[in-house]
Order: sequence, then structure tokens, then C-alpha cells
Amino acid sequence: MPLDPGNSPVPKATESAGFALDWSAPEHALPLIITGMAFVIWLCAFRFRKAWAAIVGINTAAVAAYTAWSARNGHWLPEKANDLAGEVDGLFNMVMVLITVFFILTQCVLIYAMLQKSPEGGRAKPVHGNHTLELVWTLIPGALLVYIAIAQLPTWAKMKGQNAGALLPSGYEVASDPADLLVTVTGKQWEWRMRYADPSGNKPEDPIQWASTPATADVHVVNELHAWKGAKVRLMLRTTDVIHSFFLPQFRFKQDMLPGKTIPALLHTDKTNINPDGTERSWEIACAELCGGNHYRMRGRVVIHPDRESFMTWLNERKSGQSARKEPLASADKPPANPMAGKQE
Ligand SMILES: [Cu+2]
Repeated sequence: MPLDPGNSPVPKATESAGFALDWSAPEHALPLIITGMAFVIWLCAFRFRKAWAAIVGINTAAVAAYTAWSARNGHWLPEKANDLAGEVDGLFNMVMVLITVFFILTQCVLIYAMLQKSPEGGRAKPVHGNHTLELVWTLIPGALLVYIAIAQLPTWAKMKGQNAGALLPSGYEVASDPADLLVTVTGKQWEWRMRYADPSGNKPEDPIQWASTPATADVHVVNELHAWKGAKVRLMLRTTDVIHSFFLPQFRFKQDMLPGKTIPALLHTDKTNINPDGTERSWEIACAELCGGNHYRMRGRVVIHPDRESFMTWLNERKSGQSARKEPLASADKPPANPMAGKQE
């Protein structure tokens, strides 16, 4: 397999050729709205010579300009690999829209306050103790947070590989697991240890138990998650030491790994990151939890082979290379000495 991460052409998330403004796309509309607000604040600051407002205005304009530039250059969000990535982006955009609406509202209040004349005696009337105001600014954000918490539940249930209709993430069931491939990912300061069950062999009877009991017959790989286009990949996420967070940006997937727990998740993609010319587009694995001094070294790569056949070729190559070694990597994947070991989330 001619993989060449060094020359990987990373595709742009935004088709930037002949940039056209699309008001329905939050990444185009929101920075422009924010820039407009910043301009209004700057005008007010200019009119009233209030230095603090000028600073806020310039700062906001700079952030908005940078955001617009990033969207324009495809730095907004990476390529979507997971078939749930669209849903996750939808949730992200929903939160962005809410934030923008409230940003505009609060800026309008700010501008209104700036336009007020000084009251008699030069002192403003305090709002401390105003129960109506306190109720408003407590109940509205509270209700919105509850809404956001509930709105993401079905997507998270699907990420866990449960039925499409499930509202709440529940426990893992082997019988209903649609997985084609089983991989244990163990976070360890400072690398990812992947262990593959041979998909052409018998499925482990209890994958949760299998995840915590490495066998020499399994295929052990460091920092590389391989699968094939169309495969449903059951991940069993574990850690041997501290909390790590397994983050796959293209899959819009991020899950903490907690000591003593085996946490199942399901990935599925209809894409491959192997280009027709055999080069590989870079799909990174990162640790999203500050886990120690060398946290930054916890980088890996995802390789989605174009078909099952090429995946099996890769797996068998790794397997034969591994059997030549005296001691397999299994020793590094020992279950932690914790009474909760093997329990799932
Ligand atoms: Cu880490």
C-alpha cells in the first residue's frame, strides 16, 4: 500500500474556488454579522470617545475578520468522514447561532447604555436586587442549556452504536452490535495502542471482556487506526494510566478514556482517505485531554482502506511481522489494577 503521509493533499472543507457568499451558511453569515456589530460599536466609540468601547470594537472586528478568513480558506471545520459528522456539525452550528443571537442582543444593550445621557448627580441607577432581571438572565440561559443538553442525546446514542431511534445512550449489547471490526484503543502516556481482533476469525463472545484481556493472536499496532470504507468499527476505549481523550477530528468524534472503564463507540464511514493515486489524505488522531508533559506526542493517524481486501492484506502483513517477534505488545495493554476494570460506562 503506497501510503505517503508526507505529501498528503489535505482537502479544503470549503470549496473556495470562486468564493460566493452564502447567507444560509453560518460560516459566511455569522462573521459578517459580527463585523457589522463591531463597526456599529466603533462608530459609537468614535462619537463618544470612549476608549474601552473602541478597544472592544477593534478586537471584535479582528476576531470576525480572522473567522471570515478561516472560513474562506477552508480552516473552519475539517473534511467530514463519519456519516454522523453532518449531524454533529448541525449541533455545532445550532450553538453558534444561539451564541451569535445573544452576542448581538448584549451588544445592543451595550450600545443603548452608551447612548444614555448621564443621570442627574452623575451616578447611574443600580439594578442590584431587581428580581425580574435576575430571573430573566437565569431562566433563559438555563432553559437554553437544558435544550442543548437534550438536543445532542440522539446523536450521541448513534455514536455509541445504538438504534437510530434511541434517545438516551444506554449500555452496550453484544447481540445487537452491528460491528464488522473490533478494535481496542488503549491510551498510554504517550501513545495509542490499537489491538485488532481478526475480522475473518470468530467474534469474541464478550467484546468488553476481550478488550481488557489481550491475546497474542490479536494484532497490535501503535498510533494507527485502520479500517476499510463502509466498515462499522467497534472501538473499545481504555487507558492504562491517566485520563486521555481520543479525538478524531474528521469523524467529529471525541471521547474521554477513563481509568478502570471500557467505553464502547461505533464509527462508520463511506469514505476512504487513500486517494486514487495511492497517496493518503491526513486524518489525524489527537489526544484532547492535557494528560502530562508529552501530551502533544499523542498523535496518530486513521487509515480507511478503499476495501476490505486491502485492509486484510495490511492486517495479515502486520500479523506475520508480529509473530516474528518474541514478545508481543500485549504486555503494554494489561488491564489496570482496579476493581472497576472491565466495567463498561
Ligand atoms: Cu493523552
